[in-house]
Amino acid sequence: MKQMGLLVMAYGTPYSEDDLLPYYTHIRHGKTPSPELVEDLRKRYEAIGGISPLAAITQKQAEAIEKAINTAQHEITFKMYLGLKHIDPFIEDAVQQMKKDGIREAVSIVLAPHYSTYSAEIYNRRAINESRRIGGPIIYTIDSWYDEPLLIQYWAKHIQDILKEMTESEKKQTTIIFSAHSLPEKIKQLNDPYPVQLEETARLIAENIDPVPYHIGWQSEGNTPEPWLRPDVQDLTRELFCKGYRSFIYAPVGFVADHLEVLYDNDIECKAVTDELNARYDRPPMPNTDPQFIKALANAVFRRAGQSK
Ligand code: FEC
Repeated sequence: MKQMGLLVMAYGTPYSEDDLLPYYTHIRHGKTPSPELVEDLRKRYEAIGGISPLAAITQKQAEAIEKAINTAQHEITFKMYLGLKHIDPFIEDAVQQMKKDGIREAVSIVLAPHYSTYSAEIYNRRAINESRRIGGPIIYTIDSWYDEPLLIQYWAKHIQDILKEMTESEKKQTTIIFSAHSLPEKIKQLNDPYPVQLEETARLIAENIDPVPYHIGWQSEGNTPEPWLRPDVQDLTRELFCKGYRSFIYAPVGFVADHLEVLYDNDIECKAVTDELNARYDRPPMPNTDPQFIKALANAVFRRAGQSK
């Protein structure tokens, strides 16, 4: 049977408080953050329990994709390698390990559904550059998987579960806020497909649930002076409240796991706004290792492996 590498790439998170400074410095392209910024980040991690659950979830997701794809078909055996963007094992480490293990071809996937010059493009470029540098495996990258049918079904099911519990009059005052990580606004001039892909994910999910108005918002904006994609989900909540909505379903579909950007930015910050407005707050569970969601990723990988022939 043919053997291929499966390079699973993800953001990464500090494993302990000691990792906070190097991790944050890496995110800021080597620029050391001020003690105030570090303290602010430390407090946010503290508010979600001290450290992010993301490291363990990413590892489990990667193992689950490997298992799902090796169980579903018998043409190719995939060997999984985890490569992270901002902490070890870095993407480059994973590519080097594949080469050491004699892997000649690999499919890579990023654990973020939408393509952008700030996300998928960077992950993919780093993997390809390293592989070229060391004469390593050929890597078949996947740009995006925001419309994968089982991903859409995952979110539709969990949003519908929330809607099912509501009375008809409650539903009339409900809106869904689909969101992804904000990015500097200049991506619009670069014709970056990120905003359009998020709209498409939202549209596909909305087609599969009870009709409820929905809106697109951006969250977790970075700490830099440049303009970021707006509206921010908290501002949007206030705006929509003024228009008569009293119940908000937050669907952070740009992410796939429980981590700081969801557990803090949605469950603490957005919840503080809905509490203040005396409105209802709901947030469907994140995909994490849900078997249907994992199958969506395995399908995307297997399709890409087929195109490599
Ligand atoms: O540890 C955890 O639980 C959370 C990990 C985490 C994920 C994540 C996802 C994305 N980010 C994206 C873009 C940016 C840009 C900046 C930026 C800054 C941060 C900071 C932390 C952080 N991000 Fe992140 N992001 C996560 C964590 N991110 C911590 C620094 C403090 C802060 O601003 O909150 C701004 C960088 C700069 O200063 O120049 C841009 C995008 C995603 C979703 C796609 C992906 O997962 O790759 C895009 C998870």
